[in-house]
Amino acid sequence: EKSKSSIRGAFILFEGCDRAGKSTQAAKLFESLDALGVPVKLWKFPDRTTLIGHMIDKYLKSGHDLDDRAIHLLFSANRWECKSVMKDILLDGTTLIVDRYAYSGVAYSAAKDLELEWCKSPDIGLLTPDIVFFMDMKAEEAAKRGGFGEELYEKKEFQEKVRDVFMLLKERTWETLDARKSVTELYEHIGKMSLKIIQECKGLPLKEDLWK
Ligand code: ADP
Ligand code: 2DT
Ligand code: MG
Repeated sequence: EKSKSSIRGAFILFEGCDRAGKSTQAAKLFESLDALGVPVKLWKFPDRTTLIGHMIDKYLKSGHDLDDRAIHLLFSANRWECKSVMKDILLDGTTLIVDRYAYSGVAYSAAKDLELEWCKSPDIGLLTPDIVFFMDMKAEEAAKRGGFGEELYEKKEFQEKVRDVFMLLKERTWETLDARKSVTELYEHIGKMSLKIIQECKGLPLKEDLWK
């Protein structure tokens, strides 16, 4: 019988406000790990491809009148519905690069003045990232990157509040990066740190204790 390898992949997360460069760096990391022959997958939240994801997409595009708590729970449910697949991928030895996660969930909802602890509670017990690259910059500077688009949260004042909440959520696993740096300079650091984390995680058990 084929015995499953105990080597697991790393859960690498990118967080930050809109236009901080998360998707750019996540894609770059995916391409270079893939080119190195490292088993890797790219994931993003919200995952708009699921049924719950369709509802979230509609909300973000239309400013759809939905209760703040109700939409918060949908974002969380969107992570829960993906948990077992993400777990299988990681246990299979594949590294998972994730673009936004529960920290965004809390930051955007708490910025609407919902209580921080209430915002965290539905995500308690999700998979815990091994490293969080927090791409940090002021909303004012982020807005200069072509200006914000049409989606619900893309307003400067709101983004500043979101950034303040992110600051409260920093943990030991967070690497705060100055998102104003060039794509190449940022990537140099991210690439190196990621390879180190992938090595370190290999023998460790998967963590399913987010905010426990
Ligand atoms: P996010 O996913 O955080 O919203 P993106 O990666 O989509 O951000 O980047 C937002 C915009 O800024 C894009 O037009 C992208 O090309 C540009 N960009 C990304 N990283 C940098 C950077 N380090 N310096 C300057 N512009 C950047
Ligand atoms: P993108 O622009 O990255 O597709 O994000 N958001 C995201 C929340 O409010 N709660 C969440 O749990 C997550 C994952 C951030 C779309 C918007 O959705 C917000 C921006
Ligand atoms: Mg993005």
